[in-house]
Amino acid sequence: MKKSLKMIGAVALLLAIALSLAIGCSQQKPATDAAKSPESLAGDAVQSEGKAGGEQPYLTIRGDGVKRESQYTLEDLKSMEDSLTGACYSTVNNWPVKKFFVGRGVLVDQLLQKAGIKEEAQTIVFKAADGYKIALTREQLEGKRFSYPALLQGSTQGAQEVPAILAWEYREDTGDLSEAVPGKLRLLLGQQGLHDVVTAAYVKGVIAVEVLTAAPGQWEAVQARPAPGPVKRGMSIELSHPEQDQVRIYYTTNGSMPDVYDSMVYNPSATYFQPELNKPLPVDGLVTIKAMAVGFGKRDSPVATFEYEVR
Ligand SMILES: Nc1nc2c(c(=O)[nH]1)N[C@H]1C(S)=C(S)[C@@H](COP(=O)(O)O)O[C@H]1N2
Ligand SMILES: [Mo]
Repeated sequence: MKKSLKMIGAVALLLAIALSLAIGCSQQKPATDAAKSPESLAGDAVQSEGKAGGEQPYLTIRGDGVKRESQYTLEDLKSMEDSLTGACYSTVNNWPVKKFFVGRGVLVDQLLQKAGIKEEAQTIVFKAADGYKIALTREQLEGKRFSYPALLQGSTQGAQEVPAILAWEYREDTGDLSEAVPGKLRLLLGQQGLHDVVTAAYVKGVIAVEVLTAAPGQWEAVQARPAPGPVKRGMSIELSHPEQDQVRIYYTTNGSMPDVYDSMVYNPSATYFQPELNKPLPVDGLVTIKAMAVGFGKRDSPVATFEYEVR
């Protein structure tokens, strides 16, 4: 009798440990089960959810980049069982504040496939009820994106590839998927590198996804001051961009090509938040700066090269 009680206790303990391991940010598991969290917890909970006998269209996929316009109710989305997932996302905003989001929802890729996305489709725009929208090039949406569980430590250790989803349950400041609460559809996607500022793309209250064949533009080149050439000792180089708050400037000083995974970021903060973080680069001797601008909705800028020599 006493022995079997001990056994039950041990099994319960093991179960508790297994559960707690399964919900951390670094221990993602696909979740096709819709957790039933109390709706009252959500800040912006869905108002019209669960009406008997059908709901209003909730999400529309449209545009000249899809073969057919598709409309979904929330129930339609939730019933796409093979296309549902849950994940933990690391993200950085324009301040820059680093944090984690968990979310559960439908794979954007599956919605686009079901709408018959065309080969020529190049831009995907996520539109919210409040007029907010964000455009992503097809490469930005379909390229590999990651969740970095060691984001706060500035490390890529434990990085996991995560999909773009439209989530109907989510929560920020946690890595625990079981804490997600119902809310209006929200776009969640991973980062391309630790510096990738993706929180602005976490569109809240998505009502339409527009798929367009129009070519996305390309960001303009990064600029440098003073002009390349001989500079006085003690001078430092200021990089800038005509649309600086829409882009991150990635740069190298060793002659290698900048890229979003390994390069430094010149402007970690938007100019209207903490401009003092966007520091001019000291030059010491001979230096070659290579810089490019990266931002949502347009292709990466050409790489600009600036060579300086201290006189
Ligand atoms: N619909 C909508 N979504 C939005 C925004 C917005 O103004 N409207 N702001 C974006 C920006 S810039 C940020 S940093 C985050 C803020 O999310 P939070 O309010 O959950 O912190 O939402 C993003 N999604
Ligand atoms: Mo933001």
